[in-house]
Amino acid sequence: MLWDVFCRVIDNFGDIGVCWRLSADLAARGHGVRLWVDDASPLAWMAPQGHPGVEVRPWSDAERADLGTRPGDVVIEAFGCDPPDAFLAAMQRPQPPTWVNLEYLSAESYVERSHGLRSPVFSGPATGLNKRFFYPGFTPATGGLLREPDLLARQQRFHATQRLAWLHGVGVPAQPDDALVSVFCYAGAPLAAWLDALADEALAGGPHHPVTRILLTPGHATRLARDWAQQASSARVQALQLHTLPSLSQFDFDHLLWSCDLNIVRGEDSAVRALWTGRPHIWHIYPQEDGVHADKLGAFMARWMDAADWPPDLRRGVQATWLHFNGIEPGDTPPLPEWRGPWVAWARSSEASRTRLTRQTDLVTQLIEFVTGSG
Ligand code: TRH
Repeated sequence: MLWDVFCRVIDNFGDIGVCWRLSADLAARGHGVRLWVDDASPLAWMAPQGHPGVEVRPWSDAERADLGTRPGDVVIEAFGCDPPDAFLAAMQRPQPPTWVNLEYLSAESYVERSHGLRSPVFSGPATGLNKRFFYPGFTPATGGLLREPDLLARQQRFHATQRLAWLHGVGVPAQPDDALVSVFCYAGAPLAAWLDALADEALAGGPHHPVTRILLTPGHATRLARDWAQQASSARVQALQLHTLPSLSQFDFDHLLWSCDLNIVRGEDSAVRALWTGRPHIWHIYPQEDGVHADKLGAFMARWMDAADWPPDLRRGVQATWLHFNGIEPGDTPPLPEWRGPWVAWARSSEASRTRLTRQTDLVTQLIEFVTGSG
């Protein structure tokens, strides 16, 4: 099938990140994809090699009244981005393409109620057409999560043979026993307080404590950590090894997450990638002015930290960490549950939650079933 995916970059990298990942996954399964985007510049570092079967097209080409392009079999409108009128008009044909609005990810209960709903259009160039809402999510009544079929196998192979070489390649001279934390966060993260706490942990551990390396993504994480290094005591600064990373491709961003014991991630797409590592992580959720992100975070914590797999103390400890990191429960930095190594309780519970989620059919499989009516 031929898919037209529409993406407007509103803010940050999540819109294009999700749309690229979706497009590449569809193409890897043999579909043709045209990704219409109003700002393709992040793809230069996010997907420098492109992907066979994905054609990136400027949004403005789909706006032209003399549209020479016939819409394909499926039109995906990402996050209600309103495809151009000229394109909508061209969708008017005896058998119009299937039109899907791909929504933002949430673990809240409205998602199950809204997934699959139909919305007939009563005005404008799309009059008479129907669009259907597709909600990603964490339960069988939702559209699932993006997960390429070979993802977990690739992670295993990477761990067995490539991890240290990959780290050295990005300028991190890690040794097998080092403790690694990656950071990808927003401007408001209380990173300085957390770096203080990690440094104090390392200092308290004495000379035999494993080297703690903090791997900083470009932007807010790097800036906040540099500010911290300028004002923290020299003992604390020397207790941590800070490494600034370049912008990585999405492929290498997974390598980063797979390499670390603890990942601090943000937004929507990187948060899902952190789930698939089966490792401890902290989610810095996209802050919204009306504060609704607190409900979204609460719903996700309840779903991810299932009581069956998370001992009560660990659950309390990790939730306190997440709430503090998100500024929802300010105050002193709560004690960080043990995070180093794959055998600690936080890692084991994360792995159990991942296993539970992998039983759910992935988003692209569900989307194909959704549009072909075979689900
Ligand atoms: O950039 P974000 O903060 O995007 C956000 C969220 O999607 C949020 O839900 C949305 O409402 C808001 O934008 C408008 O975080 P996110 O979603 O994790 O997207 C980051 C993308 O960048 C993701 O695909 C991973 C990718 N990435 C790389 O490929 N390489 C890198 O080096 C880094 C740091 C990120």
